[in-house]
Amino acid sequence: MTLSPDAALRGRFISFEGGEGAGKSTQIRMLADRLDEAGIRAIVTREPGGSPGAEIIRHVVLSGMGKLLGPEAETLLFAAARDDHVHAVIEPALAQGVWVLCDRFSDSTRAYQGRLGHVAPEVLDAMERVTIGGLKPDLTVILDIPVEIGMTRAAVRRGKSAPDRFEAEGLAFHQGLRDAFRQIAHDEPQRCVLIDASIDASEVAAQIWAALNKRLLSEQPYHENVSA
Ligand code: T5A
Repeated sequence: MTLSPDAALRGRFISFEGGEGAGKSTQIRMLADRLDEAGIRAIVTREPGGSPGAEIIRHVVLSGMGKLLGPEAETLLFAAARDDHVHAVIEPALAQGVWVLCDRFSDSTRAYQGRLGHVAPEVLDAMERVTIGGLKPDLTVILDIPVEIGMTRAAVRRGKSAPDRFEAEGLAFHQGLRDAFRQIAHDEPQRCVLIDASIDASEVAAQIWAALNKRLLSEQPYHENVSA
């Protein structure tokens, strides 16, 4: 693929999606280390959150306070957090040639608030136009895991802490989420890669690295520094 000079200088934007306990944070850390070894500058960030303003909203939504406002108002809170995060962190990094590894992005809104919360697609479209405009991840890694395994992992990691707003939902909710993310991967194969996250973390990392090599690192100017 031949990129224009501006596109070649811009960082790459990679989002990680999937259900609770799928291993997104684990895989993002592993990928960040690998990119660092390859000489590629990358930042790790997350949603909701990732910027000071968005982290305040994160506290509101994950505490469950946003739920009291109803699905559309709760979705507006995620959108407000995303707007701040995109403008304060993601866009400036990409413009400086820094890669952005983001733990959840707009597909989470489509799955959680859209598919499960029944917020209408046209409402989500309107919010996306305001918050992200034309920004789309260059690659979205969707980690797919049976619900029981993901929930068990999340519970072990949480220890004695109470489940958050979404972890507290029942099995049917989480099965619906899994279906929603699988559907997104099916509908947008150019952008998304669906990876079995139930296997060993190093195996998952190897598959992510292979997908990234195939889809992003064959582009100039990054391939010269990188070996698979
Ligand atoms: N949300 C978010 C919305 O509703 N709308 C939106 O628009 C957005 C952006 C965020 C919540 O907000 C919702 C979705 C979420 O419910 P969060 O606290 O950021 O919540 O948590 P999650 O994104 O859901 O992520 P989790 O914290 O549940 O899990 P991860 O990051 O997927 O998993 P990770 O890496 O922490 O691993 C979990 C445990 O499993 C182990 C790890 O060591 C850890 O203990 N593990 C493995 N064990 C065995 N094999 C493997 N391959 C393993 N990989 C990891």
